[in-house]
Amino acid sequence: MDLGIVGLPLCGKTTVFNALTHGHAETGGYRAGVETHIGVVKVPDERLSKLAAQFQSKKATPAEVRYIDLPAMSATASRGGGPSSQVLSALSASDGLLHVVRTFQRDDVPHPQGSIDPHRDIAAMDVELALADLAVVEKRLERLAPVVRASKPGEREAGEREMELLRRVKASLEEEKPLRGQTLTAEEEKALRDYALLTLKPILLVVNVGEEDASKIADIESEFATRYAGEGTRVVALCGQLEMELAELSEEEAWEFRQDMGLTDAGVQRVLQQTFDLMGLITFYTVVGDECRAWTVPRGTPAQQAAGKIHSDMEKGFIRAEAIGWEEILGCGSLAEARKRGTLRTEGKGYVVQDGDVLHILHS
Ligand SMILES: Nc1nc2c(ncn2[C@@H]2O[C@H](COP(=O)(O)OP(=O)(O)O)[C@@H](O)[C@H]2O)c(=O)[nH]1
Ligand SMILES: [Mg+2]
Repeated sequence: MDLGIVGLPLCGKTTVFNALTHGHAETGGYRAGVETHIGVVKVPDERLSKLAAQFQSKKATPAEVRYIDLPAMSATASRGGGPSSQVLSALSASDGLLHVVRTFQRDDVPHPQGSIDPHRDIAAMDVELALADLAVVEKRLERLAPVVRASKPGEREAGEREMELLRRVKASLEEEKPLRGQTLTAEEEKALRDYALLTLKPILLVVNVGEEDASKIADIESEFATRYAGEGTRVVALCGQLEMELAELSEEEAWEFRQDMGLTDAGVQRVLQQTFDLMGLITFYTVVGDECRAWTVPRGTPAQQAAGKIHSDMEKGFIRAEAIGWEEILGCGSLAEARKRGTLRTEGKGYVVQDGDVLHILHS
């Protein structure tokens, strides 16, 4: 699961990235604005710890989310042209976007627009993303038109339908409207999936608040959530700078510090939770040899496809899955015991994996 980080220059992208990934990427300076950083967050998971303890696993491997800190799109825009193709391709390859928007005030960190106005910045980013999508759609239309014109009558229809959809999408992008809010049929969404359009990706808005407003974070978060949260959008407010510094401390020290600052929970943890929620992710588990492992898949994923997450051979040669809820297996002690007691279910390839399932995949 990859999330690409977007936001204006100096809004705190790298700071938030460091906070999330316990990273040490340089913030502020020139170099900090042009480098790409990739960081992995291991998802804290109590269920996994309990399973590993039960099975006396030597290794407990948590699920991972990757965050990709990219140079700001606007900062890499060449004169007259769009943002660099490297940034665009990294963003379109991401499963979702994390948009950092700045509310912190600091005289030594100039805002590219000269003033702090998060709502203006959010709108500006929507425009930037919409324009990037518009370029993709226009290019595709240009390529498609002669192909459709030259195709035989029987084959022309599908091409014409695609062009009609692309023209409609183009019209709304020209109005600088993200496609996220548009009503598209499931079929249309599927047709557009290959283009990996940025304004169709789920987006997590991270409001980067100054330390002096730490005690107001909950209010700020709900204010922004009321305005922006909805289908495909979630909101988290946090103090990026503070979270980055707390990421360096032990858990106890960080907790004490938060208490003093009037913070109830870790902002970075909320980012992870909201990432899961936004992406519709669930977690399933495998116990193989001395390793207990957590995996994430989108809610609604069938067993065969989930098996492919573990290994592509498992998906190809999928025979069936044995499944049991994580709590249930704690009561049984082992897969073998659960099998004996008849609580281990046998499921076919179409079985929709449930959050917390322990799966044993049988494959050829
Ligand atoms: N006071 C304060 N400064 C911040 C905060 N977040 C970022 N900064 C500062 O803003 C500057 C730009 O941050 P950086 O993460 O490099 O921004 P980026 O260009 O979006 O990656 C750095 O000097 C950071 O120390 C914050 O929450 N509070
Ligand atoms: Mg940066």
